[in-house]
Amino acid sequence: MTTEQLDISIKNSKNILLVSHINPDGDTLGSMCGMYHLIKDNYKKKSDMVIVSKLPSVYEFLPEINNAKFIEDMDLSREYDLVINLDVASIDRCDNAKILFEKAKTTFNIDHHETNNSYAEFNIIKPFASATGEVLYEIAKNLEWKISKECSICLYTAILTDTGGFRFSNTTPKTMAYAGELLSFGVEPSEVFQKCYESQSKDMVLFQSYCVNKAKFTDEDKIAYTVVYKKDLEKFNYNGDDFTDGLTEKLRAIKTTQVAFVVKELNANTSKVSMRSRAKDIAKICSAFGGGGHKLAAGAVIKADVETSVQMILEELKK
Ligand SMILES: [Mn+2]
Repeated sequence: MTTEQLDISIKNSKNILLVSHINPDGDTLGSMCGMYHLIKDNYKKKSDMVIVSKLPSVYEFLPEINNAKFIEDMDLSREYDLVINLDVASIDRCDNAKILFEKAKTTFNIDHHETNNSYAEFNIIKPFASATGEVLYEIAKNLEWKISKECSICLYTAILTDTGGFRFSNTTPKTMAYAGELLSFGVEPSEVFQKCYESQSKDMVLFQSYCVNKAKFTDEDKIAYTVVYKKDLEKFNYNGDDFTDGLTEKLRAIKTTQVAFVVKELNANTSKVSMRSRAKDIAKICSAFGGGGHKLAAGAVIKADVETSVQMILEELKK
């Protein structure tokens, strides 16, 4: 079985690299650090970890994340014995770490995205798992790995954030059971919650209030949207963190909203849309612009300025 193969591969490897995805979230980072602890505590081996874009400052609390390297500081000519991708739905989601992945002697792909096309030599993909952290915890159970307090913090963070704090429809009885078991290894749920959800900067909160304040509503308030210009971000001392994280959900949280979206200016003729829905399949809407995602949470990059993008999206929603 693939799980046993993972045990064998770790035993047989001297150099191990753990890879997270572009624009990292709590699941990919928590799973990567969780795997780092699992390998360190059970095999007495230190792995390398790689981050391929900016690390959101909220996740700086993850134990040992400071040992991770940014892709630009990695030696891309290096040949690893084993590379493990965590929460990386497709191989182009890990930027230049792809080069290290392709050179490795053995590759693993641990994930929960339905769209993952099993691009590694060994693939452990569970589309019904809420998070890659849940998949990894199940692997650890099956292999009877020791779980340290540090590891439990990482895996709990992965599950907590990918379920939106156990609120999204991907939360299953298994998700809750596993999260409960993780508490017995020492993770303090209130501490992790505060780190993930109550650690926003003052600038970010004021910026989001500003964006909500100028939101527009159409179709009897069923559609709610707002736009984000680069100059707005600068006004609020933008520091490179994802200032729009959670903004679309704020608009969907209004009782009358059926579809909410945020259009962000990337440059003069490129915009990025993030869309959330209560029932309507918006993965379809976003795929009309070359994007995609889940039924109720999707996005796309549109080759047009912000105003034109808004009009195009409203037209598409009318269809
Ligand atoms: Mn995930």
